[in-house]
Amino acid sequence: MSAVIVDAEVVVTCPGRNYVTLVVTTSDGRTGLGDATLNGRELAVVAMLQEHLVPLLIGRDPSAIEDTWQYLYRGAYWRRGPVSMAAIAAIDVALWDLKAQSAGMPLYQLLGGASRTGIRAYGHATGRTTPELIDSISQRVAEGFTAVRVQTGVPGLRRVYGITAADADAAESYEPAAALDRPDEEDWDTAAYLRHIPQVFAAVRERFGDELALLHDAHHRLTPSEAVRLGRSLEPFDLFWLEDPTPGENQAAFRLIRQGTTVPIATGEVFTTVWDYRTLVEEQLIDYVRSAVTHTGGITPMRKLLDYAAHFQIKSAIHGPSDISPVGMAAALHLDFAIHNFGIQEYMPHPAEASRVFPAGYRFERGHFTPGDAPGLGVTFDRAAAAEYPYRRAYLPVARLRDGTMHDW
Ligand code: GCO
Ligand code: MG
Repeated sequence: MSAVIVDAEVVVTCPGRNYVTLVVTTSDGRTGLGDATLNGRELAVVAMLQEHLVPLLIGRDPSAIEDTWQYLYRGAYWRRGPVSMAAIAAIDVALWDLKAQSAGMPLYQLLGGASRTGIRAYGHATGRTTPELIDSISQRVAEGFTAVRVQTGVPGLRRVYGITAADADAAESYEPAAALDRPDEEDWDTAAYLRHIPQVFAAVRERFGDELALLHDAHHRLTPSEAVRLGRSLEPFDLFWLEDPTPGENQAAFRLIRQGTTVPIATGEVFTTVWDYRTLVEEQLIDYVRSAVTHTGGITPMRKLLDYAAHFQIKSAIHGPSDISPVGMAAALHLDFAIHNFGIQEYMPHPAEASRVFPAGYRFERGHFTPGDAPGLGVTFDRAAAAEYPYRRAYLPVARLRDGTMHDW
């Protein structure tokens, strides 16, 4: 008789930040890993898995990945949403990990094999001031990155998305999900931001020359006309992309942005299914798909989404912040390595403690990753180390305008 799933355990650990990991065990003693981390809402996914989905897995054939995915997605009347899709993603990735381990192959081989020799990644640079920012970019360049996301403080604003507070130790330590009783409060003033940012990009281009790819994340804060103004003001500095210019809910806003500026557009880190992309893909309103494997239902639907986008000349840019665990990161890298329309991969290093908990076989060298050749995902989970870091409730910040009005974060 072929193996069946005998256990699926959900483990929450906080090695520097919270991660939710699914460990699926089969009757022949194999284990597969999945990442179910939803930043700031971790325990909702734990409950979805433990209470609703794990009981359905026991006794199932671990090799039937497509059927299991359809059973959990199509079989639930309440489809979509980040909690459901993160839970399904963890199961899907764990089953792919198991399948590739039994094949004795790294996962990318099952996805069609290598389409490139390395996976280009971009790192994050931040600075409250332009000199601090230039130092931060220099560090990324010294680490080998050929592409850098550039986020800057704005004069007159105390705390801005992506930038460490003035009282923090190091400009590199911006950590959005903080273990506080309430979300931290950041400031926002779109007019001040729009006035300031072109000068910053001018200084950065001047200092680093034409070759370095520069990216910028507007983090859903603008109206379409503000986004057009920003895009046009940054056109002379040849951005690799402008990310999340407007809130993700309204796909039609991207029509207005596309008509107004040639800056390449990336979006989708808060999307959870192909349906969130339909208008954007079919009308070619974006250039990069930002979904995380961890939040979009796993490898199975991500592969389909990226193949669909490929027909419209849209490339991948899989979400890779530090709130995706090394398990989710490995899943992204195997997919990046195999698909044809790879664009770039985000890379924000994990806390050092997380590398103890999740020893990973992928390698970063000269700005590029390779997923490694260990069978499966190539990541292991050190349960004893995980137990040393108990869960801590954490919240992403919120943003308020100068008069106290809540704004999009
Ligand atoms: C990015 C992001 C993240 C998110 C974070 C929220 O482009 O990497 O916007 O840093 O803010 O993942 O959980
Ligand atoms: Mg982003």
